[in-house]
Amino acid sequence: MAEADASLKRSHAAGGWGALRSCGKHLLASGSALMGAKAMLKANQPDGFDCPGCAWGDPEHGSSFEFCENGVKAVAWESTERRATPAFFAEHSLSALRGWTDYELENVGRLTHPMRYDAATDRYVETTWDEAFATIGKELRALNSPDEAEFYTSGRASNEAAFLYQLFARAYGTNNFPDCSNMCHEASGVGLIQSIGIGKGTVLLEDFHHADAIIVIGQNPATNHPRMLGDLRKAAMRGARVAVLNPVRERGLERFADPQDKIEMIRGGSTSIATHYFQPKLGGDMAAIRGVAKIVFARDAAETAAGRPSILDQAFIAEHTRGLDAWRAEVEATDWGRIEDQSGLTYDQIETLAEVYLGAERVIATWAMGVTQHKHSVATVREIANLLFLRGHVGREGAGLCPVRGHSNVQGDRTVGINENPPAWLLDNLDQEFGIVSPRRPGHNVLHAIHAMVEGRSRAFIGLGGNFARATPDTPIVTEALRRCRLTVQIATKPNLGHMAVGEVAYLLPCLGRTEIDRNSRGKTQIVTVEDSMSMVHGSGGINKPASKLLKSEVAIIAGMAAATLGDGLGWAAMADDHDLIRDRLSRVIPGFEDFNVRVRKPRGFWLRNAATEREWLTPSAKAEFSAAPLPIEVEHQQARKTEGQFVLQTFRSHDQYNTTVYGLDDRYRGVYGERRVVFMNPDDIAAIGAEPNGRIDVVGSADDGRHRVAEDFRLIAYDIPRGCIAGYYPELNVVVPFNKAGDGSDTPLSKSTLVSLRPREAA
Ligand SMILES: Nc1nc2c(c(=O)[nH]1)N[C@H]1C(S)=C(S)[C@@H](COP(=O)(O)OP(=O)(O)OC[C@H]3O[C@@H](n4cnc5c(=O)[nH]c(N)nc54)[C@H](O)[C@@H]3O)O[C@H]1N2
Ligand SMILES: Nc1nc2c(c(=O)[nH]1)N[C@H]1C(S)=C(S)[C@@H](COP(=O)(O)OP(=O)(O)OC[C@H]3O[C@@H](n4cnc5c(=O)[nH]c(N)nc54)[C@H](O)[C@@H]3O)O[C@H]1N2
Ligand SMILES: [Mo]
Repeated sequence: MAEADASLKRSHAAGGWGALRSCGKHLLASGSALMGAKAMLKANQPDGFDCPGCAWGDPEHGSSFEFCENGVKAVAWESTERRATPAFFAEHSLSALRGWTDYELENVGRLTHPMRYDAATDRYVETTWDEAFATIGKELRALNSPDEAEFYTSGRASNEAAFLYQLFARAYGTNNFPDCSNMCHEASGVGLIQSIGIGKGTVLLEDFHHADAIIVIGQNPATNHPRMLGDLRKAAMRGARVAVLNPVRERGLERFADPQDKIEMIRGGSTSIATHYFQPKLGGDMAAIRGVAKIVFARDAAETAAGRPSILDQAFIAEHTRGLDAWRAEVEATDWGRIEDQSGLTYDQIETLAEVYLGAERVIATWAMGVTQHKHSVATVREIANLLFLRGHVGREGAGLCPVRGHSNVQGDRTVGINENPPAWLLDNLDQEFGIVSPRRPGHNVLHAIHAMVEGRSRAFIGLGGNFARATPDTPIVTEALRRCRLTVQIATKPNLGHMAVGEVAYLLPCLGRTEIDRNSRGKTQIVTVEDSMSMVHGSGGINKPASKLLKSEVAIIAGMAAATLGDGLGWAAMADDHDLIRDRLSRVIPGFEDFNVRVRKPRGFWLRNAATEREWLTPSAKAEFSAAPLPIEVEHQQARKTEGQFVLQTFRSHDQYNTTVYGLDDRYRGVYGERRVVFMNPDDIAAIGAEPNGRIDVVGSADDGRHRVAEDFRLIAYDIPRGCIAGYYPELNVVVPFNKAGDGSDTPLSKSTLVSLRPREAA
């Protein structure tokens, strides 16, 4: 590509042999090379399980084994031979285990028995499922109000489990559904509903084969969505432009050797992915997109003034949208000084991005956490949608909006009713199907739940997977809030630090993982379903022998708790024993799931109709809505500049982690080995604070609410990242992310724009 940035050619490729070597290492380290390798062959296959890694779509011809290094890690992690048995818990008190790291705790292995907390010995002790369910039911019934209970969901839960879970909570009487997606793509959901009438993306995997330009914003697919990289690589190879916006120079976005491409592997070649790489400052994307729009409007004005046709898709705008004039006025009123300062990009760079946009017939915009974990994320998502509307890039082949989801079923969980603010139709349908009266009061999201627990308004916490204490901000505050609860219940596959923050009455309940065979009382294997980022719903059935005979499926655990709390009037036991019954009922409650049991058994499942992809807009006006938000007056890097020594910190993932699960201590693509307590910083900033590269510092968070926030002893790494912006890993740095600041309209913690200062540590 002639205009490709020459500096992209320097570095070594991502993927390739390094990825293969790393897979072998992780399969061996998991203590289950064989089971893991056998299982990998069934990942994302029609007759196998859905990969518990990410939510990227599966190819049409699912027969070719889709290789993904981080999928291997996720599978190996689950199919380990190590076990966290009652004997292990007898040996270690919870106080002692609280001193372990996430990495050490998960390495103990798979949970094997239902465990109850015994305060006298400060230990988890073995119990029976019947005892656990009976006590949980009794405790839930004893609360003053159902709204004192929090029902947390992590996005690995299947559609069937999530549907039963929301039914349980609503039949019990609350809409308190804090959900990992509140910390993740909430802003995408909120923004897209306002813009296009549905909180999901509009592209299918096939669209990536037709796009001429793909704009990748705030995302690190080499680590977090490796299979997406394969699709980007193919696009780049056929000449599509791939423009990246990312403050950090991410190696995996520059060059990639596809481990599935034998010739590339043998020749040691690689394909460049990004044809253009822009490094905005943290939180600068809205300004950058606005700059692009400003150039597009200016070009259009020049064209039409010269009597030539408009470069906008006037037919699409007239027929399908509302509000262009207000946005155009807002864009024209935003001056270049502000755009350049806030975005951290120059006019020339933004003009180059505008050329990419204008040079393409079909444009896809993808994004993830670099867009959604800021204060003005909803406005940024809507600005991206605005830009695509201008030339009609939504609802046609090869073009569209693509928020790339995180957890493998986080999108499906929302589809089937995990929503603290449920639409009326959902509750009406549930009430009709099950003869219950669902509560109409909105419930708690993650931040509301934390505040309610801190203030003692919520007294029970149930966690369907995940690691609430570690994934949320202000770790010590949330840990303490969990410990103040009367009841905590954690449903999990492996122990983690969050499980050591227990209420007065506490259970740790072991469940089957997605790779394991789930047989019902008649020996019939059960499947579950998930929905990927492209709204494809497909089946998933495990193939491995369960880690312990005592494990129950998530579905069975939810049904057990529900029956013990509410009695079996809704048929919990029958639904737990036969997932087809759940799907039948779900198909009558959630639109788009008609004939669910038939369609889910087709090889690639089925596509959940998404009206926006067909240019039907489920907004109140029945049009796609341009937003006209002003740019924020100041984003965090602009604020930080006013106080000497202040920086804006983003907390992201290393290559060897899955959220709070740490598989290993390397971050190969960023050149970090054997450690996680590091801060990436511009060399000039390192000098400016009087430190040296590799020097050690403490990260000090904001104390404007009187709280002391500090993450101690990190190593500074000189890195290609804009001045004023720094980066480090979550969950270690969550201690400096404040729980009382959040995105406007999304309530998402500001995990990518936390104000901090750095305190050099005295040399020992
Ligand atoms: N292997 C693996 N796979 C995963 C996960 C995992 O932890 N490990 N997590 C899963 C989950 S739940 C999710 S949500 C996704 C997360 O997928 P990502 O969003 O890719 O995750 P992060 O590591 O948070 O990376 C954010 C990226 O955005 C950039 N960024 C940060 N701030 C900004 C900004 O202001 N502007 C721009 N333009 N860029 C910015 C960062 O430099 C980084 O490259 O991945 C999913 N898949
Ligand atoms: N600072 C900062 N904080 C963040 C983020 C960030 O970028 N920066 N990202 C946010 C995002 S995007 C997300 S999605 C959240 C993630 O928040 P969560 O979803 O709560 O966290 P995970 O680390 O994915 O959960 C890991 C645990 O899930 C359990 N588990 C694994 N598989 C299964 C299973 O099949 N069933 C059950 N029941 N349990 C299972 C294991 O016990 C494991 O310890 O974190 C958020 N927090
Ligand atoms: Mo996520």
